[in-house]
Amino acid sequence: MSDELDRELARAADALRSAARVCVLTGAGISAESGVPTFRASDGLWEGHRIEDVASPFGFERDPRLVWNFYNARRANVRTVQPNPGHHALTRLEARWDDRFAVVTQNVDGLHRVAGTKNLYEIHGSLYRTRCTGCGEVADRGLDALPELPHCHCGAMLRPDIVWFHESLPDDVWTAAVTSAAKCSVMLVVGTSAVVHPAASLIPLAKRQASWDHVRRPAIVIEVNMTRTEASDLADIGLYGPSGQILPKLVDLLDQPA
Ligand code: BV8
Ligand code: ZN
Repeated sequence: MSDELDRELARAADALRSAARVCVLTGAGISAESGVPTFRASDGLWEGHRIEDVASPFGFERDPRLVWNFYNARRANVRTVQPNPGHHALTRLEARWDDRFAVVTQNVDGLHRVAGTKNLYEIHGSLYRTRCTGCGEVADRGLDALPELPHCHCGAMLRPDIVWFHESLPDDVWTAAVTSAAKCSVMLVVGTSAVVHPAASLIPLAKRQASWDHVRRPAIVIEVNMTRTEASDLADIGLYGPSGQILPKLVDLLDQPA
């Protein structure tokens, strides 16, 4: 790795060594090395679709078959992938802080859960789950292929249990994510373009309002990404390169004596 990156990695390890609580915000980039396509790599189109058509309640109302085609294809993709060293590095980090550590993910691929992360908030839902448009029942269906237009035992159509654009995030999960961001002393921001809200608002929240040991002290923000993003100006430390290589290196540094 470059000297500059090595220097920044040493600074990041120092910041983590003295961290009382750690919050990690992840986006599609942490799953890229597992083979899960990111959102904005495809110039605003998502697997050839307009986001409005496949990830909004209006799109689902207009053409549920198209939306289920899209989600069944993503479920089939995720069925073939595994967590990468970046996901596993976060479980090693969690072991150091235990319940003073949380991962807030925008991803719906479930890879943090498969990697073993315990304190996990999936703020945009999960590809594994469906929700009934009639009785509201939420069910974990694994990643097995679902029918083109799956229906509930009550007769109503199922939808993915995923937060689409124009939809609000689940209260309980979002409240837990906000609490984690507001209390952390270090926030790792990994693999997100920091464009989607309210997820991206967790970064300024950690930066400005974090309270630690009852002293209101801003969190140290460490960005891990391939490029600078909308959040880079808020980052105290920038680690630019593949998260699957950077995160394990960071954890190895923590394991070495300071
Ligand atoms: C809400 C589920 C209101 C779907 C997702 C105008 C009209 C309507 C709404 C809005 C509007 N303007 C703003 C909004 C709000 C809107 C929004 O933020 N829009 C954006 C686009 C401007 N937000 C919403 O609609 C939210 N709801 O506001 O509700 C409301 C309020 C009250 C009451 C009722 C309603 C809901 C947002 C949730 C949308 N659902 N996902 C699905 O996944 O199937 S968001 C979707 O984008 C994914 O979850 C994804 O995670 C997320 C963010 O994208 P990223 O994860 O950042 O991925 P991206 O590709 O962008 O970036 C990848 C990054 O990784 C890059 O930086 C890249 O450099 C980096 N990278 C790549 N490889 C690597 C890497 N880094 C490291 N290593 C690598 N190897
Ligand atoms: Zn039902």
